[in-house]
This record gives sequence, C-alpha cells and structure tokens, in this order.
Amino acid sequence: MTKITYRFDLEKYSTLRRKLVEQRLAEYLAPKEPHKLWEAMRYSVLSAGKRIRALLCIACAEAIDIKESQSQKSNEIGEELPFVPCLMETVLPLCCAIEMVHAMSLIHDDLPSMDNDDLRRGKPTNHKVFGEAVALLAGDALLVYGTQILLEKTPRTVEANTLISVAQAMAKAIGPEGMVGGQIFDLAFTGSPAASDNNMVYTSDIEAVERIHLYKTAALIRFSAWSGACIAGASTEQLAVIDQYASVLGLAFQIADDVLDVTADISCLGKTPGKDQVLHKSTWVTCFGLDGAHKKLNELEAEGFTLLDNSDLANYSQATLKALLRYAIHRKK
Ligand code: GRG
Repeated sequence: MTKITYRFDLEKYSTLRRKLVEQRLAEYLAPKEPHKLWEAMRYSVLSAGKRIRALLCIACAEAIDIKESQSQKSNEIGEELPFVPCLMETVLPLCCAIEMVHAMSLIHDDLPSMDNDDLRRGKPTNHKVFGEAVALLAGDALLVYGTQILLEKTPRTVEANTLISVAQAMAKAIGPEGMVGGQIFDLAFTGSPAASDNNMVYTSDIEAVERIHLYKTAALIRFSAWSGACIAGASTEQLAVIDQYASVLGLAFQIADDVLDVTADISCLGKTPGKDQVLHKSTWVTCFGLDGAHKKLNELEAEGFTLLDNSDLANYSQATLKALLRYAIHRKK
C-alpha cells in the first residue's frame, strides 16, 4: 500500500492541547491553605514549560483511539482531526499528574545541594523565591498531589486494573528505577573523575551516559507516552511499540538538552547555559563533543521513524508522533 504523507502542523496541534492542560492544572492548583505552599507549587507548575510530556501522553492516547479510516478522511480534506472530548477528559488528570511530577523534579534539581540553579523557565528558581525549606516541601507536595489527582480525578470509565497499572508504572518511573536513580547516577558522574562512584559497574562512557539519560529523563517521558496509550486501551503490541518509540525520544530529548546547554543563549533557554561544563557533568556533549551528539541525534531520529513506519498505528498518528520526535531533537529551547 502506498504510504500517505501528511503535512502535519505541530504548532496548531499543540496550542489547543497545551491550553487545555494548563487550564486544568490551574484548576487543580487553585489557592488553598497553607497559602505559601500552594503558591510555591503554582509558581513552578504554571510557569512557561513546553509541556512535551503532557502532549506526548495525549498524542499516544489519540494514536490508539484514531482508526485508519478517520486518518484517511483527514488526509482527503487536508485537515487535522479534532480532539475527542471524552478521550481528553480521560487523559487530562494523568497529564496534570505528569506535569506536577516533572515540575517537582525541576524544583529539586535546581536546589543548592543539586545543580544549584538560579533561573528556570525564564524566572528565578523556586528556592530563590520561597527559600529552600518551602521549595523542598513544594516539590514533595507536588509529587504526592500528582498521584492524588491521578487516582481521584481519572474518570471511573477507566477500569480499576488499568488505573492500578498506570499508578504502578508512574511509581517505577519516578523512584529508584527511574528519575531518582538517574539523579544519583548523574551526581555520581558529576565532578572530576575522582568524584565518580567506583562501586558503579559500567563498561564504557556510552553505557554510563546512556544510563544516566535513560533513568533521569527518559523514564518519565516513556511513562508519559505509555500511560496515555494504556489508558486509551492499547493492546500489548501497541504498548510495546509506543514504549520503544518513547525510549528513543527520551534519550534524544536529553541529548538535545545537552546540545542546547552549549549552543543556546539564556533568553531562549530560560535557564543558565554552560552549566554542564562548569559542573563537569557527564553528558553526550562533554563525553563525545557536539559532532558526536548530532550524529547520535540523527541516528535516533531515523530509528524512531523506522519504528513508527513499521507499526500498525494509523498514518495520521505516525505523523503526529514523528513531529513530536522531530521537535524533541530540533527544538531551540
Ligand atoms: C522525582 C522524587 C523525585 C525526585 C527528583 C532531581 C531529580 C530527582 C531528578 C532530576 C530529573 C531531571 C531534572 C531531569 C532532567 C530532565 C530535563 C531535560 C528537564 C527539562 O525538561 P523540559 O525541557 O522543561 O521539558 P520545561 O521547562 O519545558 O518543562
């Protein structure tokens, strides 16, 4: 069968969906007591993030919901498919939980005991505004509140077993087998070679850096994609392909981040560039140079496209997921 090529407008696709996520986040984070805590939570979550994890979650839910017949129709009339309101209702609490967990990881990552950053999303970091104690607690509160939102607000049309699987996968993506573990690997390989933890077994620089990236960054990105598909009723085969795709995207997203740390300026990035070199971080760029990073990004883009081409996802969904992968790799901030 001839492959249909879509002209996919990611900006148009993202704008509406991002707005829905942000409206819902603002609703869940409406001011309450203790005021200082909610203010600190809102400060970080509602600031100008790209929302790629939420968009990925929605796109993967839609990829399971959209059938090839709808996909072809949209191509004939040359228009993007509208979002399905009930699917959006199903997935929005999950998207918000993910964005809250992500924001908490940024708050903690910026603390003086971690990366010690002053600027995030173009604004002073949470601890610079609220102090370290409140920033720490705002992060803790977001982590738990995200889980509460997922379990409390996901519509009861989602089967209990599905919701349990999603909550279990979220815990795994966050904990020692995910982000927290990744942050420990990251800290262990930060600083002079003597600072690295010699108890960690790794056979090469590639393996060490890839492990940091997969745990620290790709785990939550993989969860975002997988959970969107899962909650929309994906088959085991569909979940496997989405997970492989998101693993590629997650690694690419962090390598692109490493590249931007040396190529982008502060106003575009919204955070201080050049920190990886200053902190002697093990990143794709500090280990393999900019050329090495670009080469790897090209390989990952090709790998992600092939995975999607060989999948049974509708053409329209393949185009959406390809556009998100392209964005993760070629973004300017
Ligand atoms: C999760 C319990 C728990 C603790 C946190 C600090 C920490 C443990 C993990 C660090 C995770 C981290 C900050 C990874 C970096 C991932 C990354 C590239 C973040 C930037 O994401 P963007 O570019 O940010 O999507 P915006 O601001 O656009 O949302």
